[in-house]
Amino acid sequence: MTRYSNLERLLHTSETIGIDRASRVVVFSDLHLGDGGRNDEFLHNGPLFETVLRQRYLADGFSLVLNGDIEELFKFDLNAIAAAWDGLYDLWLAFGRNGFFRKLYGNHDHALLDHHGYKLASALAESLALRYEGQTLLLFHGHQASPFLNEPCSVFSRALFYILRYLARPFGVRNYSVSYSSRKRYAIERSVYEFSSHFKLISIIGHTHRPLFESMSKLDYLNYRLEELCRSYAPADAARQQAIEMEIAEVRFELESCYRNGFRKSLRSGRYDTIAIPSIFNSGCCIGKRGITAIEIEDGMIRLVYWTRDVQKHRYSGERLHTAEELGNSGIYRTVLNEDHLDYVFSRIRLLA
Ligand SMILES: [Mn+2]
Repeated sequence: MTRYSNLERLLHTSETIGIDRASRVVVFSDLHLGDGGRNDEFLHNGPLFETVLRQRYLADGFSLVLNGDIEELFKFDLNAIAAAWDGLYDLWLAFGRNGFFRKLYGNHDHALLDHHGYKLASALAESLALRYEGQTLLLFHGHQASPFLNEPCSVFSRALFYILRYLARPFGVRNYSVSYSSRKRYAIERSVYEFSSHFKLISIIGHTHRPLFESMSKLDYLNYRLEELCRSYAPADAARQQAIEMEIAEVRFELESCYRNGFRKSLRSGRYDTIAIPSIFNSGCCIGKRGITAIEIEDGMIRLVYWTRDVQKHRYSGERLHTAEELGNSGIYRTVLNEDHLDYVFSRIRLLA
């Protein structure tokens, strides 16, 4: 038994799919689908999600990975969920034609394994390994790294299941995983980070609902960018220096608005080490108030993207570093929050880990 035994198990048991520079893959997690009623947390993003999936990813030849907590089985019955979102199930299955569709389970939809005749059973797995030029991207929900929820059938998680299913719903308790304490979130991220760095691979998780890119949260990214800009200032020419000054002002505005808006999830540092080895990525979630986040792999690049209708509000609330692009005439905008070449990410992992 090593300290990563549960995650190592995933590494050794995952199905492996080879991808290359021409491959396109999109990863979403944490939809928490309900019964379509007013306690369904996915409801307000449903039309946005469907449009993005159909018009961008299905139309542009992407394969699809849904990385856990897709159905909210702690609060709703699977039959009610399947009835409310059947159209979405069919849309997901259509991605098989583009390449592959896999649906990994998380802690909130682990019980899918007990349902016979589940429509998406053929796509269901615990984890998936993508092989890219001899390197591994390991996709799993992330609860496997929790010290408490390793055993899905433990007395603890059964008790939690009944408490949430029968008590939380009538009292209208919001999704408890969102209110996950930042200490627990950090513990999970850190153990996935250590595991991935040890095996020199990229892990893509969900579960904590906190987007991470190259092991960095938004706050870390902004601080890192600020450092980079300051470093490049002295040797730059006058025109470039002016541009750097402007960008520094934008980054500072963004940092300040992070704090001002009480963007709590971003505030905890994602640095788990003296240097940030870019080995953990998190696709965030699809139940955000203003939009959804996803991880895209395309043209040998990995990207963290954000989709929203709220582009005006978005622009004035601090996302000024990035430009939003409209998806056709849909009124839906895509913003690339961060991107890098996979080759570069993997060489940094090999050199630093
Ligand atoms: Mn989860």
